[in-house]
Amino acid sequence: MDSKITKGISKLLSYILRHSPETIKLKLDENGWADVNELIVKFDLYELKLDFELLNYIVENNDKNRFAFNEDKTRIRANQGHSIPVELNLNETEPLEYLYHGTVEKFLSDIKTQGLQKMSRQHVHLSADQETATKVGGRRGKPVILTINCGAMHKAGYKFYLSANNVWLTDVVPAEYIEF
Ligand code: HQG
Repeated sequence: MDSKITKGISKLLSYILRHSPETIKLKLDENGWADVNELIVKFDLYELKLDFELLNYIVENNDKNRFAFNEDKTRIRANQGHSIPVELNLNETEPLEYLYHGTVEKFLSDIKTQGLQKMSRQHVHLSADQETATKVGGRRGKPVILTINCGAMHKAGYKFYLSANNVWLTDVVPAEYIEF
């Protein structure tokens, strides 16, 4: 498979399944699932070449495991990262004592006063290791890694969820739990 093509389609799929299914007039159900046949037909209507084999390859080989099929592969959704409201029915999971958040310098003063907020997404995203957080922060410039005291948050009653592709999610991280 041509990696340029699979990467391009994967980016477009992320955008459609997380943020804007209406771009190709696709309907997602309340759990974020799209019908695979409908997705392929809609791609075709916009002259985007996609068939099941290519979609299957993208789901199985995506570097961050961003997408999942249902059991019989008739439906597909993004595992996390949505800005549109979808109910992923994630299981609440006890977090590691410390998780990490990669960001950039220019957001720090706001984060110090407001804590970490979901911004445009459905959750605050946290990483299990500093290396991953460095990549996340690096998307926006020179990465700054914040250490989150999740053990203390959990004790205080904050809930954490682990997505199917191992991204830690929570609703908010108050500044008192962040080591800057
Ligand atoms: C920052 C990628 C000001 C926050 C990654 C971040 C991730 C604040 C930005 C996933 C703030 C939001 C998500 C506050 C947070 N004031 N700025 N109070 N609170 N911020 O993209 O975590 O490759 O929504 O630090 O790997 O960067 O797309 O979140 O810089 O898992 O699959 O506001 O996206 O995954 O940005 O990234 P985002 P994120 P994919």
